Amino acid sequence: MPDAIAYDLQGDIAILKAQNPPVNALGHAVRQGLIDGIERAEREGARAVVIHGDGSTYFAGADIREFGKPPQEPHLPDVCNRIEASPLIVVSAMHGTALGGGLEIALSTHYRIAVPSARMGLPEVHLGLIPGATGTQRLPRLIGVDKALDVMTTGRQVGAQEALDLGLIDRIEDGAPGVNGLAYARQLIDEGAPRRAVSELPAPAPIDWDATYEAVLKRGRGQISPAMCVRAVQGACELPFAEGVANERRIFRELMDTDQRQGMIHAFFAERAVGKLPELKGVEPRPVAAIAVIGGGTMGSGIATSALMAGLSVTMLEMSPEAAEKAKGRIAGNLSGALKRGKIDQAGFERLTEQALTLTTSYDDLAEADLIIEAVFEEMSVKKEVFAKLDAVAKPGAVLASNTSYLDVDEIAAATSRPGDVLGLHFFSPAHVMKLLEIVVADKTAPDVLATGFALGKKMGKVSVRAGVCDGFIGNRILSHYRTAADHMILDGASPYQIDAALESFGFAMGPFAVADLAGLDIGWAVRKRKRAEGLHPQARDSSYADTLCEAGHFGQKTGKGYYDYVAGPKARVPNPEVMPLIEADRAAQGITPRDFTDAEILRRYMAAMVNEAARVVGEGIARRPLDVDVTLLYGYGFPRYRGGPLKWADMEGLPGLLDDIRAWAAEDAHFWQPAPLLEQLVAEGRSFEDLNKEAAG
Ligand code: T1G
Repeated sequence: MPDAIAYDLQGDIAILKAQNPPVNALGHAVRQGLIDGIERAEREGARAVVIHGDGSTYFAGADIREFGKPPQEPHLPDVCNRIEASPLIVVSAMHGTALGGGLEIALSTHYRIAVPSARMGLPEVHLGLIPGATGTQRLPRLIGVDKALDVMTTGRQVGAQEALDLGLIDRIEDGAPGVNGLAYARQLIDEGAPRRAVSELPAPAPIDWDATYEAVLKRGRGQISPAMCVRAVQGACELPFAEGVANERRIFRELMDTDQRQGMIHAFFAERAVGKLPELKGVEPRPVAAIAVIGGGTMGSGIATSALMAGLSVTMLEMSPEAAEKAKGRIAGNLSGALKRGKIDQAGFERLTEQALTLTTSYDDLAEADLIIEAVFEEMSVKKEVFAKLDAVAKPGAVLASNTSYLDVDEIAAATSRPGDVLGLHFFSPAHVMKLLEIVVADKTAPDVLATGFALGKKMGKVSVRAGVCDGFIGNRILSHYRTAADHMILDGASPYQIDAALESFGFAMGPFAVADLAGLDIGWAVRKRKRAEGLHPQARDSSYADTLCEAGHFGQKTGKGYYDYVAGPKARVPNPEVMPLIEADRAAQGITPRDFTDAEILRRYMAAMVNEAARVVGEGIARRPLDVDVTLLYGYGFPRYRGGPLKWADMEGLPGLLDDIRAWAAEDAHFWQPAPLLEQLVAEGRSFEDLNKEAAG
C-alpha cells in the first residue's frame, strides 16, 4: 500500500504528493502524512514544500465516510494550522477539484498555483455542514466577506480563472501540477519571497450579519447550514483567529449531529450507489453514437435537446415536415437557453441545430440509429404501432426505448420480434433540465440493453434509477398515492392552500397543488378518467371538485387559473376563489362534515402515505432498494435534499410510529391505509430501510 503522502526532496524543495485514490480524500493517513511530511522537510533543511495530488485531483475534501464516527487526530484544522505555521514556504499545486478540506489545506499554504481546468470550492453546505477546517476564517480574509459567503453558502465550484480574479490563487499554469509547483517554489526561493500566512491577514470588514443570516436562512428553505456559514464568518470578523476557528469548530460539530447532515450524506452516497446494480456487473453496454427520437412534442424535443448537448447525433422523426420544423423550433428554443447560460457558444448552437440534428418523416431514415426513443402520445395502441414499425426498420441490435410514463413496457415489447432490445426510458419534463431518468426493465429486456440505458443516462448527465414495470413505475406510482392522501384530507376538511403551505414549510419547493398547477391539471384529470374507466376499487374514495375545476377550463398556470390564480404571475400566485366552493359542494354531496387539520397532521398523513407506498414499491421489487426510491423522489419530485429522501426520513422519524399511525388510520379507511407488508416486516424485525440498503450493497 503506497504512502498516503509520498515524500521526495529535490534539492532544497520537498514534494508532498497525495496518493489516496480515487479523490485524495483527507482521511486519517493523509492528514498524518501531511504533518509528518512538513516536519521531515523542516528537519532536512528544505527551504520550500510543494503539496499536490497524484491521480485525478488535489484533495477533494475530508473523507465523508469518516463522518459520524469518532474523529481521529490529527484533526484537519490542526493540519491546516501546522502547514501554515511552517517556517518554510509552502506551495499548493492544484488540479481536478480542490473541494472542502482540500481547499482549506490550500488556503493554509502560502502560495497557490493551479492548472487551467482546476476547480475549487467549499461544498460543505451540500452535506449539511459548514467548512470545518478554518475555511470560514481564511477565505474571507483572502477574498472578502461577500465573495467568501457567496462561495460557501452556495457550495458552488469556482474555476481557475475566477479563482485567480478573486485572489484565491496566485497563478495558472498548464501541465503537471507537481512540476508547476516545483518551478514556482524555485522562483519564490530565488526571489526571496516571504511566507504569506492567510490567518495573519487583517480581519475582513463586517457586514450586516443578522440581515444576511435571515436572507440566507430564507433562501435555504429550511436548510440551516448555509445560514450558519454567516455566523462562522461573523466570528472571523469579530474574534481573534484562534477563537474564530474554535467558533467555527463548535458550529461544525453541532451541524455534524443534525438530521440534515445525515440526510444529505445519505443523498450523496445514494446518488452514487443507485447506478451500481448486480445485473450490470461486467455487462458491456451497446455502443451508442446516433440516436433517433420519434415525436417532437415537449418531451421528444427535450430528450433530443439533452442528447444533442451530450454530443450525440439525433434524427427527429415527426408525422409531417411542418411538425418536424416545429420540433426543431422547440429544440432550438431549448438550446438558446443553454446559449444564454454560456453552456454552448453560437458556433456550438449552430452545429447542434444544423448538423447534429436531422429531421425526417420517414421511418426508413431510422435504420442506422443505435438507439431509438419513442415519445409519442400516451396511448398503448399508438405505441404498439410505432414499435411494430421500428421492428421492421431498425438495424439488428438497435435499442428500442419508450418514454412512456406509466404504460406496460412488457406489452409494448411484445409488439416487436425483439423484446430483448426493448426497455423504458422515462424522462421527466423538461427532459433537457430534469436529471432523473427511470430506466424501466421489462421481463425480456437483455442485460446489455439495461446497461446501454444506464450508459446513455450517464452520457446525458442524468441520475438513472432502475425501475420495474407497474403503473407509474417508482415515482409516479408513489406520487399518485400521496396525492390521494392529500385529496382525502381536502374532502375531510383541509384546504389545498393549507396543505401546500405545510409541505412547503417541510422543505418542498412547491406543495402538491402548486405542482399540479405547474404540470397542468389536465394531466391529473386524464389519469383520474383512465383509472375510473379501468374501474376503481369499490372502497376507493373519489372526488369531483378537481374534475369540475378542469371542466371550467382551469388547467393551472397554462390557462392562468387552477388551484391558484396566476394573473399576477407564477410567483405571486393567489388562491383561486372558485376552488373552495367546489370543494364544499363536493363534501356536501358526499355527506362529509369537514373538520380541522393541523399542519402536523397534514404532514404526517402525507408522508406516511408516501412511505407506505414506497415500501410496497421496494417490497415488490419495482425499486431495487430503498435508496432507489430516495433518489427518485429527490431528483424528480422536489423532495427536500436535506431530509435525504422519504425512506431516509422514515428511518429517522422511526418506522414503528409511522406504522402505528397507518394502522390507526386504517380504522377509518382500511382500503387506503393498508400497511405495506415490507413496513410491517421491518418493524417486526426491528430493522430499517437503511439496513436493506446495506444488505443490497453486500
Ligand atoms: N470522501 C469520501 N469519498 C468520496 C469523497 C469524499 N470527500 N468524494 C468522492 N468520494 C468517492 C465517491 O463516493 C465515489 O466512490 C468516488 O469517490 C468517486 O466519486 C472539513 C468537512 C470529487 C467532484 O463534498 O464532489 O471537506 O462510488 O463518483 O464524478 O471542511 O466526488 O467509487 O465507491 O463523485 O469524478 C467536501 C464530494 C467534503 C466533495 C468527483 N468535499 N465529492 O466527482 O466521482 S466535507 C466534497 C465530489 C469537508 C471540511 C469538510 C465528487 C468529485 P465510489 P464520484 P466524480
